[in-house]
Amino acid sequence: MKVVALSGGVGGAKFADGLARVLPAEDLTIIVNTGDDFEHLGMRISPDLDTVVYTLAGLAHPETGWGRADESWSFIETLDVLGGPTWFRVGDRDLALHIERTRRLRAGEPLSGVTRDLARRMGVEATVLPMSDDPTPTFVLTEEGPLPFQEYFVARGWQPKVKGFRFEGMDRARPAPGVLQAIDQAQAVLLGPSNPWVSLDPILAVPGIREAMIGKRVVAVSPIVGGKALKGPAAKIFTELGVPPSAAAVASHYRGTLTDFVLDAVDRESESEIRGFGMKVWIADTIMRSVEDRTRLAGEVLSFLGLPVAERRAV
Ligand code: FO1
Repeated sequence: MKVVALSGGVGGAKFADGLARVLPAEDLTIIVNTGDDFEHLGMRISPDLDTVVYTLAGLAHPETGWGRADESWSFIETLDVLGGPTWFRVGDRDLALHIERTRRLRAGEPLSGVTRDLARRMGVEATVLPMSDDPTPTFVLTEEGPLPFQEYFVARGWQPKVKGFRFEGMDRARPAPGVLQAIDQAQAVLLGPSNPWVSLDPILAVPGIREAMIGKRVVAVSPIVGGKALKGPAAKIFTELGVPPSAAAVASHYRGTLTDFVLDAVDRESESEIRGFGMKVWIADTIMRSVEDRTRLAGEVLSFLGLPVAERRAV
């Protein structure tokens, strides 16, 4: 009973971790957004891949969700003294991952191969795949002009007003090896509570991925609860694009792709509107404050789909 999860950002990684705790490792493949990837300080950085791997490895920073828990900052403090750019905070242990990934990519290995090996070395058993081995950097089209994603998200704290997005090179990008096969063999494709615009749309835009999902059970967990995003700019972007942020707006955004939608209980009144989009609607407590919450939500979503839930691993 194979399951594929699409993930980007912290919310998607938490949901993927919940799935990894209620499914046998060989039954779970996580396809991760690489639109956030960029070259910085001479390193190839893949933040959403790292957030998934750190989260499933139990190494992620509990407050930020990105970077590592057991971190020190000698590198970035020294870089600051030397006058280098410190706006993107790279911890000392995190640095080793970026350096090693960059070394292997420069030696000609594909991102998917490097990711598979590094994830395994960090104790992650589920399959973690980038959506593509080809670069498709996300540019956020703002009233100041196009901004590379990390400049918008981190350097500018997602304040510039958004008018649209561009996924550079997407028309030439190919799904990473294993991506289409995993979707093809899956009983269900689960979209975690990630930002629709910058975390999930890039994955769905890779030529071949949306097509592979046709005829499949495709479920999304709403990243907007009570009109607000739990983390990051999703609700603000909806507003700037002229759409009042709501779970129904998210469901409408994915119309034609989803067969099911998971609403948080506070948005229960949107149930009939979303059913009108041609989706089955499920109600759950979708806010994941703890590892137990992740495990519970993942188990509930699998149960909604009539899929077996394995023994809950000791959390
Ligand atoms: N996000 C921030 O808001 N500030 C940072 O300094 C920062 C550093 C960072 C370092 C490594 C890494 O893997 C992620 C990091 N992130 C940081 C998160 C990153 O911007 C991600 O793209 C977001 O989590 C959105 O997916």
